[in-house]
Amino acid sequence: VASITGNGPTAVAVVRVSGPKAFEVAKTVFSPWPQAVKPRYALVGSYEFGEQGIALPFVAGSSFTGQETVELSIHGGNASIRALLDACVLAGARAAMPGEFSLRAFLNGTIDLSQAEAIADMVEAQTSRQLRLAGLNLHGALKKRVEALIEELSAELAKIEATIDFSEEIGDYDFEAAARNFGRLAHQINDIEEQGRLAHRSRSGLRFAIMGRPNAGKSSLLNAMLGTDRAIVTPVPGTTRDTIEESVDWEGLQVVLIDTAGIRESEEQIESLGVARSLQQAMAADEVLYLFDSTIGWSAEDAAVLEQIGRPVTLVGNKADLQKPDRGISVSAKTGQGLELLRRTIASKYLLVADFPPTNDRQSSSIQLARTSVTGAQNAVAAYMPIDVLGVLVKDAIDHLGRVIGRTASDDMLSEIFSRFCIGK
Ligand SMILES: Nc1nc2c(ncn2[C@@H]2O[C@H](COP(=O)(O)OP(=O)(O)OP(=O)(O)O)[C@@H](O)[C@H]2O)c(=O)[nH]1
Ligand SMILES: [Mg+2]
Repeated sequence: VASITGNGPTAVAVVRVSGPKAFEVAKTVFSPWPQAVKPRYALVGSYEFGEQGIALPFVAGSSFTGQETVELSIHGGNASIRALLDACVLAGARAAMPGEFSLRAFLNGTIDLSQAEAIADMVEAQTSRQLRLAGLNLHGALKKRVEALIEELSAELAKIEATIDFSEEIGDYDFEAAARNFGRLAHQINDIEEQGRLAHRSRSGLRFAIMGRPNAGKSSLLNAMLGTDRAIVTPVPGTTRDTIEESVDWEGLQVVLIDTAGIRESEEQIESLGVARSLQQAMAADEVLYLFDSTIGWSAEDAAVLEQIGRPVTLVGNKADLQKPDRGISVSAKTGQGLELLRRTIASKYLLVADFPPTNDRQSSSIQLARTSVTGAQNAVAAYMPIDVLGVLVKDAIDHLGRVIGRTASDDMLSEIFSRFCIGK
């Protein structure tokens, strides 16, 4: 038993009782309780401690948890909710653990693991984009893609096993067709992981670090993108010392822009701390906008900094009002020219995946492992490796994909996932 509408006070609260004896518990705390329960028909009555409410019974197999369930509504004051929970416990129920209703729904097959995780995302969603992306997986978008892959891999596995068992009767395994198939599947798995990761990022908010050498115009660019004089701009190289973060909303994408200290070797302590911090920020960012001064041109120093960054980088040639850059996106932080194009270029790949099922870190890493196994299978086929080796790799891939939707999930993994849920979920 738990309140599924959180803590009070609210106008009305709903308390869910789920389990094989749910009706029995409800009958003790709520009256009148009918001789024969009509599932999904609301009952009006009162609680033994004196308040009125509505009871909504569900029979096993047609409730969220898959178990016999009663949802009891009551006035949403904390004392009322507490009184009802206590009454249910006295009548034989137990307080639900965090995420326990969702765990039971998963164990009874009402939802798969990706849907369960989407429920948690849905509750946490702050923006309409976050809600929509969580909704995709709640309706099984990721589940369907993963199931389709598992099905194809299982078909391959069946062929492999048939070859191992009765190779004489059904002829030799078609290595070439298999190689093509594994190649295609590896590609598909990769797409799901890559686009899913972008969609996930676009949901959680993106961090874009503006980097470059001193005086390239980084702070000017930040100000121009924000439309305010947020950061100090001067003609003196080394103006920005600490990093500056500001949040903007680009067509529903939550973007944090980070202005950093210009990268150069510096004798000065404050500046060199700033440089170290800039590099740190760059490593933690989703993307780096690397700015260079077009009037100076691209330099060996720029190339050296770029090499250290190791993040997706968009090259930007600034001060285009004075000199057209020979590479990158041409902008002028001073006149605003090119800024719209820059904004669209860096946001578009995230906006493009707006309808792709997002994959969280847990799902992504299982999908990546599946991809590695399938690529391994492709290579094994190409090298005419023994067919039982191939079978092991394909089984591994199926296992990893199964983890995404919870078909092959250990108890530890389940308790870790569901314990992050709130009570009543
Ligand atoms: N003409 C022109 N000048 C610019 C442009 N962008 C920046 N500047 C000038 O370039 C100088 C340096 O600009 P900042 O924005 O402070 O450069 P920064 O990259 O933040 O420099 P540090 O913080 O020292 O690393 C200032 O004098 C700006 O006015 C531009 O697009 N065109
Ligand atoms: Mg600056």
